[in-house]
Amino acid sequence: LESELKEDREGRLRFVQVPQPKGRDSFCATIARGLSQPEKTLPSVYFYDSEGSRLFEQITRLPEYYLTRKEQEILDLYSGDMLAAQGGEAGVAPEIVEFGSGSSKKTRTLLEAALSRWRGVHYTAIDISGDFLKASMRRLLDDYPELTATGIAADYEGAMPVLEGGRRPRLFLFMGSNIGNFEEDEAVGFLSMVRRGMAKGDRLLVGIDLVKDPAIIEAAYNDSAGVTEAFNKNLLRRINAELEGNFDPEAFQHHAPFVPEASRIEMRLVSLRDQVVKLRDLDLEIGFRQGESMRTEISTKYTLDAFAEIVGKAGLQVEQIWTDPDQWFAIAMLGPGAV
Ligand code: AVI
Repeated sequence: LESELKEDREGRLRFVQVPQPKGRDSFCATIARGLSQPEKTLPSVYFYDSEGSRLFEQITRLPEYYLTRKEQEILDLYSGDMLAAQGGEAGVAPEIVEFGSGSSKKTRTLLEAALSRWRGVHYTAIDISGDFLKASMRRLLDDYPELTATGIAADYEGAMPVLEGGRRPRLFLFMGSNIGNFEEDEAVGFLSMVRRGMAKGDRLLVGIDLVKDPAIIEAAYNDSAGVTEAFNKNLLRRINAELEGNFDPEAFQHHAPFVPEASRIEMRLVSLRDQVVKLRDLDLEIGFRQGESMRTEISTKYTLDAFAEIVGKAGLQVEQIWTDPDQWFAIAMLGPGAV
């Protein structure tokens, strides 16, 4: 594999940049496809350029965005239990491997719990946003002199071959309700991919947002400071910058209703007038009618049963669940099913 490997922090940090030769092609193809459908969509994975990652960090601190705080609450209460349940209590420290680590802020709680139990804790973080990942990994290693780490700048699939398994049990993390941004088949696909990469003794922790009063959910995606709106519209700015587009972000309205039939938030951009947008790099002209909406993200809210069903379809099983006292959010520990 032609990965670029760098060492940093006196050898405590390895940084792997997985080349994405098709990155630009698939960006172009996915955007073109999404905008050419009768019901236009833009894929939410493209939110996270450096500005998008910065805006998302801001979202996690909003008073309305309960998800991050609730998940943090669960980690504060149960990190020790989670590590014990993984089976590492008496033996060796598990390697902690996180998909979509972002700023790794919440992971600190789990890492601290691990560092207080074992020497030689290793953390591997996978994130698509390379610069963002590198900066947060450096901060992490400066704060925890005992920690060693690997940063992998890649998409999840691209990272799988880079993960070296087998030497010690691994605790995979997929936190923050990231799984909720997948359609069901994608969620099953992701979980199946992790299952295939799992050795005996490995476990996966998944953070999920639970079904609750829709007003609470909707407030989290329609914050009064307008940060989620800026995050949503940043996708248009990114397309303008990277595909020579002329989207006018002001000509679209942020709309993020909870759709009960699908048990999810659907984040949309609604055209405020009839307009034609040009993407010169794609040689594409797209017409929007006034009131026409384009879907930019789904964010699924699960019941524990609905989640267990998806987990089962991926050949895994839910071994344990931790929730916050209000039961707004949950962290589930998944292990290989009984096959
Ligand atoms: C990253 N993901 C779990 C967030 C969510 O809540 O679905 C992304 C987000 N979209 C709007 N606000 C936050």
